[in-house]
Amino acid sequence: MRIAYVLMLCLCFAAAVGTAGAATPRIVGGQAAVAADWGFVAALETSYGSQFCGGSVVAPQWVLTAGHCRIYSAGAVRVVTGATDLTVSSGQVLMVDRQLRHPLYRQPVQGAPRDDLMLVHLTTPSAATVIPIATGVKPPAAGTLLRVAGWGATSYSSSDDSYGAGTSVLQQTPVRVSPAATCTAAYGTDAFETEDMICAALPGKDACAGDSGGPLVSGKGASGLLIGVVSWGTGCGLKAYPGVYSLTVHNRCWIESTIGLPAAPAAIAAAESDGSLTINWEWKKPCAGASDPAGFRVRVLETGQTVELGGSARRLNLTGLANGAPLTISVATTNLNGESTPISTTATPTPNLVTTQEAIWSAYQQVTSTFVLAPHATDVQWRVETGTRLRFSPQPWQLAPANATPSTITVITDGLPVDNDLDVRIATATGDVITATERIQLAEPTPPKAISAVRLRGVPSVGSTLQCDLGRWSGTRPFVVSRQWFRDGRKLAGAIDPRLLVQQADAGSALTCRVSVSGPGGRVQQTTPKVVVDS
Ligand code: 4AZ
Repeated sequence: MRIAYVLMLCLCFAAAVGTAGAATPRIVGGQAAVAADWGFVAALETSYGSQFCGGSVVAPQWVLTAGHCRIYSAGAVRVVTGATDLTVSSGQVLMVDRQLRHPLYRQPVQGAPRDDLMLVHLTTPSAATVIPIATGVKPPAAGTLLRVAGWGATSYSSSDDSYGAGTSVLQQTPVRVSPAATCTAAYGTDAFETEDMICAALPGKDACAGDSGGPLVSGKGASGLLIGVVSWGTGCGLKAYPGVYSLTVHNRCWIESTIGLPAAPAAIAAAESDGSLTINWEWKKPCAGASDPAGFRVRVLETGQTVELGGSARRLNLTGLANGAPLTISVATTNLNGESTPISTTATPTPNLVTTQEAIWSAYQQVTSTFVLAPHATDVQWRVETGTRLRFSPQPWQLAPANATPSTITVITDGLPVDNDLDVRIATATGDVITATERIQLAEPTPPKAISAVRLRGVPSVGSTLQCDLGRWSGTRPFVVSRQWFRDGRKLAGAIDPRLLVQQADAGSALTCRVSVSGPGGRVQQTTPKVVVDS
């Protein structure tokens, strides 16, 4: 099979020179287009003014053409709209900034491109008529009369497979949709894909090289519906080879999502934290072939803050927000055409007043907890949570000392939680909103235990001083230590100092010292070995 797929890179607008063989003048068998019927038609030209493809204005800033018309970079292409005669400086010459080929554009058979579509974005809107695209419907039935227009070759010679020159004046011709079987018979099932292609012909009338990307239209006069774009074929106007067009009907999703506003985000959620909100959202393709979004626009309605994100973003952390007031966050999808309707959620940044804390045993049945407050923490109140397993009674709310903010506050309990868990709630006074519940795990306190024995030091004689040596103790600190002196096993009233001056009354008696060590783990007493005073 011989498939002509020639792009006329430089068509000269000289009069068509008759060629040998099956040469036929015009689009191939066409006639000068009626300008009013083709108000949406567009010519794709190089920067030097050489027309190389056709197209249709489908939105003020979008031209639909063929995928295989992506030959030059966007900056090297210009689009002429509102003109049928390219030699006359009527209409508009517009710049191109994007050429978005159909994501499934491919050529499994050379010269027979599939999903041969491309949307070209104009830097400025065209004033031309916009043609509605036939989408989401069945392709026109075999036998339907359609029309095609272009500035491509007006002749083709089968004897040497050569294309004639293009024309500066837009040519139009009717063509009749061929049965799919005729197209597959001509080109084979490998090349002709009945799903997204259509073929059409009338004797001696056809699209030709340079017409690629141009419109295949249903309806009469100015009321047309874009059915397809000129794609490929073997030669032009050959009886056995109808021209092939790529259909728009199966590409509704890609076309609409590319030239229209993007789909809105699907779901939104906000996680509240200290002076910040973490926004998460989802975005689903409205259909399989939909274009990816250019990005997302997140707005904080109350502050007017706007954040632009790339199309892969699904999450944003907003920081530096005021705590306590609900904020409305909206997320909209953006693309070249604008932004979707937003979805929104309300969330309140919540101060996390306590950032670190420590708890130590300050004494037997007493715990000191230190809370480091966030710099913005004001009017801090605290109280110790009194669960059923706590021994101590409920405490009222207490205002933290003014100088506690914004550094630390210290909480001293008047009892111990039985299970050694100490719950402390920190709340702001304003509105009495509980903002933090800190649970402190204290290790089980171990009782004091003497590592070395308590003993008396010094000479046991009247007039000298004895010392009650504590020895060394292990166990959960802090320890509170007290001493009591004894004479012959009886308490010496008021004798609780570390030292004892041996009196005349002590002569011949046995002196001892009892040491009490109290810690969070309990109280332990130990008495020194006795010392007998010289008589
Ligand atoms: C082309 O080369 C081309 N006769 C376009 C359409 C047809 C043939 C060639 C159909 O762009």
